Amino acid sequence: MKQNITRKILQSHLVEGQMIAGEEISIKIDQTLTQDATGTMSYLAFEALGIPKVRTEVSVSYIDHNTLQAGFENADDHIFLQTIAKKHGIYCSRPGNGICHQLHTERFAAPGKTLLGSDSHTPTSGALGMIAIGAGGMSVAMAMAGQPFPLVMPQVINVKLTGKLRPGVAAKDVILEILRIMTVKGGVGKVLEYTGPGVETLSITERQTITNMGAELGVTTSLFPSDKVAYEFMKAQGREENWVELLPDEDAQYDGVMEINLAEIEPMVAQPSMPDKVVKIKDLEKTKLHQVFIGSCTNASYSDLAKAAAILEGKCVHPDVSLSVAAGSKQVFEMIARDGILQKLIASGARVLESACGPCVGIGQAPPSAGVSLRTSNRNFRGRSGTKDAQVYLASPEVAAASAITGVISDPKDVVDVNILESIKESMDRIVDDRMLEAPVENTDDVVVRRGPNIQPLPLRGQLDDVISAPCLIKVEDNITTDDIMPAGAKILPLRSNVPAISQYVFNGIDPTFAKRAKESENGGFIVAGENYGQGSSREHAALAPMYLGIQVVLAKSFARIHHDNLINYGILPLRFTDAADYDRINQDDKLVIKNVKELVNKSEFVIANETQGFEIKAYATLSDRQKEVLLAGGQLNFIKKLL
Ligand code: MIC
Ligand code: SF4
Repeated sequence: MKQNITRKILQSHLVEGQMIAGEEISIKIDQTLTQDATGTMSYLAFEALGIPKVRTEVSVSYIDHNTLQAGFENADDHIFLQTIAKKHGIYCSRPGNGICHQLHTERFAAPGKTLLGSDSHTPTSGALGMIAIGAGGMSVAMAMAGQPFPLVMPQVINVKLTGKLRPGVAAKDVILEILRIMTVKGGVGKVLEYTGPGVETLSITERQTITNMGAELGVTTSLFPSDKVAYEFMKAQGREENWVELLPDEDAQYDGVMEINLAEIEPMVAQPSMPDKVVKIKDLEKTKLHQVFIGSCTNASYSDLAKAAAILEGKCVHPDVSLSVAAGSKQVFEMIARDGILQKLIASGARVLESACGPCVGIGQAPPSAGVSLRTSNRNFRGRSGTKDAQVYLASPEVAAASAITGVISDPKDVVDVNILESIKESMDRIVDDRMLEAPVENTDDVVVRRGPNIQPLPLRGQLDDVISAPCLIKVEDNITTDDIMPAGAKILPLRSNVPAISQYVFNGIDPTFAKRAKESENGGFIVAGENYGQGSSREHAALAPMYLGIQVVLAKSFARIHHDNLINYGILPLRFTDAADYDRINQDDKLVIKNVKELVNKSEFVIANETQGFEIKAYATLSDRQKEVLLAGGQLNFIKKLL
């Protein structure tokens, strides 16, 4: 069979299973990454396995999310992460060095390799032709221990690109157009593989924007071929020895095709509060703005900032607008300083932030009450910006810069002569300096792991009860995000290493009484949900904290991939309605009972009695044999300890 790139890489890393779409396979993981907000739990899990050094080719711990340090918590976490990395043979990227996905593509991503990261935007590195997958921190801990990573063999969709983007139109508009077509749940179980003559017209950082935001489609990953453009980028990073050409075979087979003519793409915008609520800017009513943010792992490359600066040059940010800008990495930050781009941004009135996640995840720059914000990041979920009633739109850096000047969401071509953007390319004159990246050391015997009071032990669940008899503690709608379940932001994110403390905020934006009610419920409880439950982030705290509060079952119409795995990792049963209409028949506080749980886990078919209303419904679970064992053992850590 003529092979596509995805199958080539999976084949060369296959440990178990058959590469038939829908079947569970497991693959060898070459590289791992974590970031600070998910990393602390991941390293606590790794530590519990008692393995002295990671068993990967490269493992990197990035510190990029919790950099605000409004109290001691984040600083404690940073010291813990630095010392535990040193102890176990892991690179540590210190705060200030930049955002994990941007950095990983710059310094470590390599064609043909596999990467597992405890962040949903890990697929960004697919821009260099690797299989890069987001997962929960527990799964990454297992990969660091040398365990193969289990996943459902995806369908591979060929996204054929033709033509060339017009000036003023960006890679962001391409992925927004795909989101418009496929929606936030359209990518579940799929890999998007970009091919066609349009590919060579896109720089690596443009490809990064596209692979990054594939996460919003729910795909397993996205990737580009490794071609001459990839070679030039890796050469500029001083890493050309890690480059290999990786192209699909001629007439390679795919499970589906989608064609996009880049020349036909127009400036787009995602409206509040979902990344798939996409429209063409020209179809949007005049929208007044209070805030613009140019940054995040999606759009903070050299060329992104250079184009924004070219639009802003000689102008001043609109009086009603606050513009903030953050470079994606120290490398990019230094380069824009060297080339005078930073000066243009400062002169226009931009508020320059450190190279970190920042406003993207509600750490600083919260919009005013009922404010309207336009951002180049990838998620506009309600409340994520830090202001509950803010309206957040997503668009390209070009649109963001043009809109910051006019004060309304604007097409760049209506604000400047967009031909000035044509000559701005991604710079290959890179400033490579790895001094903020601490390399592993040989002798780790004397390294002491330092744990401040913010580092609390990883709570675990015992084995599943054979009879679960508990109330429905909350009933939620379709597309509930992990931001809904376990909010982020400047106040809550610093508690990521302290599960008892963070668990008080579970479902805080939807029902602030939830945590208290759950904790007080004697036998724990059920969560009842609609389609695509747990979409968005990889944060395992969206499973771990509910587990800590006593949640035993999530009964939903369907689940997002990473969250489904996280629930199993922490011993929560993910059940699906056999008949989706039964969702309407359950109310909050109904008492639900499942008997013979252990036997039913093995069969994966369940009967749930609604004792309050006096009827029974059917449910099922999609579990591999390994996942059944994990659930019966009371979660992944218990399971793997037995195995090791
Ligand atoms: C996000 O963008 O939501 C995050 C914060 O990067 C998360 C990880 C986390 O919650 O720590 C993600 O995308 O996985
Ligand atoms: Fe950081 Fe935002 Fe990217 Fe998540 S999406 S890694 S919070 S910049």
